[in-house]
Formats: sequence, C-alpha cells, structure tokens
Amino acid sequence: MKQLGVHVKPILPLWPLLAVMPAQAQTRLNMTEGVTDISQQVYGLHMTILAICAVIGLVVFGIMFWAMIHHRKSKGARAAQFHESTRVEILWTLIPFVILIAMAVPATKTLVAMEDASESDLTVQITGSQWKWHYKYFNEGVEFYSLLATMPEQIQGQINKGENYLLEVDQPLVLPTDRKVRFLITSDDVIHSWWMPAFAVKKDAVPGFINEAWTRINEPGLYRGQCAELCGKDHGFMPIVVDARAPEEFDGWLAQLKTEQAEAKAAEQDLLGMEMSMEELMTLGEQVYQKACAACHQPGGTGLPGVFPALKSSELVLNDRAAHIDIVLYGKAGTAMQSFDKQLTLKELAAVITYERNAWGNNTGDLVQPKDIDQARQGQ
Ligand SMILES: [Cu+2]
Repeated sequence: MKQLGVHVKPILPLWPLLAVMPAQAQTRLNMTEGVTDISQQVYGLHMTILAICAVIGLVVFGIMFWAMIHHRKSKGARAAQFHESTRVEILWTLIPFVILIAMAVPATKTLVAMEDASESDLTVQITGSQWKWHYKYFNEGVEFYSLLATMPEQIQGQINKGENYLLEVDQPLVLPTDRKVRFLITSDDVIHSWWMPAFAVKKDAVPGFINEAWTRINEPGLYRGQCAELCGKDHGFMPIVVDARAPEEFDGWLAQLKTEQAEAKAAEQDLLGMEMSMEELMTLGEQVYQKACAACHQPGGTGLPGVFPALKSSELVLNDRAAHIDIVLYGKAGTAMQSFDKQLTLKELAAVITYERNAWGNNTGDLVQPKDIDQARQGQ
C-alpha cells in the first residue's frame, strides 16, 4: 500500500506531547490517516482526544504526586476539612462536563457525516459469505466474487510469505476516486464485517439486514482491509482489496467488464452443444475444487468429521447424480453449503461435479457436461 504523507492538524492546538512523537503517523503503532476526508477527520479526532487524555493524566498525576510529596504527614501536614463543599462539588462536576462536551461536539459531527450516504454517485452491494466477498454494482449489471489469492504453500509455511500475505485477492473491488460511493452491506450466512481502514469504513454484514456506509476516495491506489468479525474457520482468509482509480479510468474499466461479462454469457451458450472429455473435465475440476471446495471438504475430499461431510465414498455423490448437481448449484439451507450457481461458470460447475464423482476412488465413470447443468437449472 502507498504510504501517505498527508498531515492532519488536530482540532486543538498542538499539545507539547505531540511534538515528541512526530513520526508516529508513519509507524504501525498508530491508526492510518487514510485517504478520505472522513478517515482524516477520524484520525484528527483520535489524536486530539489522545492528547486531551494525556494532558488530563499528566495534570491529575502531577497534582497527586506533588501533594503526596509536599503535604505528607512526616512534614507535619494536616488534612484540610472541606466536606460537602459546594464549590468543590460544582467544580468537579463542571470541569469534566465541559471537557466531555468539547470532545463530543466534533465527534458527533464526524459520526453524523459518516452515516449520511445520501446523494451518492455509485452504489455497490457488498455481500459477505464464508469466506469471500461478493460485489455488485447497482444499475450496471456487473457483479463478481473476490477471493483470497495468497498461495496455499505460503499459508502452510512451505515457501516464504509474500509482501501482502493474506491481504491479496484475485479480483479487487474497483472504485472511482472523487465520487461518492454508497455501500450496501449484507451477508449470506453468518455475521462478517467489511473493514477498510484507509476509508474509515467498518460495517457489519448481517444476514437478513442491509447496512449502509459510504466513502469518497481522494487518492488513487490499492488499499487493503479484512473481514473484522470472527466468522468461522477461515475468517482470516477473506481479505478486501480496493483498487481506486481516477473517474475516467474507472468508467473505462466498468465498460470493459460489462463487455467481458456479456461475452462470457454468450460463450456459455456455445458450450451447451459441446461434449468435454473426461480428462478436460477432471483437470479443470481439480483446479475449481481446490479453489472453491477444498477449504471445507478438504483437498482429499475427506471433509471434517462432524463439521463438513466427506465427499469421498459419499452416498449422495456416488448414488444420486441429480441431488449432487442440485446441492452444488443451490446449496443446502441451514448449513454452510452455499450456492455455487453464480460463483462458477457452467464449464466450471460441470468440471467440479465430474471431478467429485471420479476423484479419490469415487470411480463412477460419470461425466457431467455443461448441458447437464443447464438442464438441471431449467428444471428448477
Ligand atoms: Cu468474515
């Protein structure tokens, strides 16, 4: 990620404390200033309130230690008696009250601004599911999944970890800079949370609810975030990457993606008349399986006892072809088995089902062709 040199002035004048930590914004100890007006306001608030807390701490402890040293019993000091002093009572109520209000005013202003997603230029629906993100551009007819792209060998410690370990995806969310983008955030299964520190956006993705957030990115660049709600076994494996581009560049990208997706749909139709060979299906099927299924059903199809069913020697896989196609296409309600109908292409669906029916000693010899998937869809 690009290092940002923007400096945000705290709302209050620079406290002496801030002077001794000038490089703080560049270290990992502090939160990022981010690349949106909101994230910079959040950063400014954070620094201001930190400074207020530090000054209160210094003053309170200063007075306390000064009193302990200069008014100790061994010096012959006697405690003053001012029980039920109205003046003291008023002072120690009023001073904290004034400090709290002074902090609440700017904080509330920022919070209100963060919630105001009105008059946006673009709306993106973000759907979390175990364990990936789905992005859909409203009124554009464009949507795609975004999956972890870190190699399994890095995760298993067989090779060195890359620079963006667990923070890289196959297809980033592309957004325009200088436009107000509204996010509608929801989930397909459990609670996830879409968290992009550089934008100061962190919203829970709750099944059955739609949460709103927005951003206006000031600088093009690649920004990285993560799911921030413990959402199951692979919670740490569903990163978020935003590729922010200048508006014209974004428009070009969107137009190109639209054409590509339309072409891919047309190509699917051609597939219907085609017979793929066992070898072709098995090769593609294995790739798809490792990418889409192995996280739960395990690379060897053994599943995890009591959690994810085994596919190896599975009754359903071996004996019920129609049910097998159906469960891959539409998932199983109430379980972690999700619908792959829209996540995979026709060819990939045919290949992965063929693979599951013929790998790991499941020798059904059965070929599932793209047209079989299409027929199953029609029958629904
Ligand atoms: Cu999650």
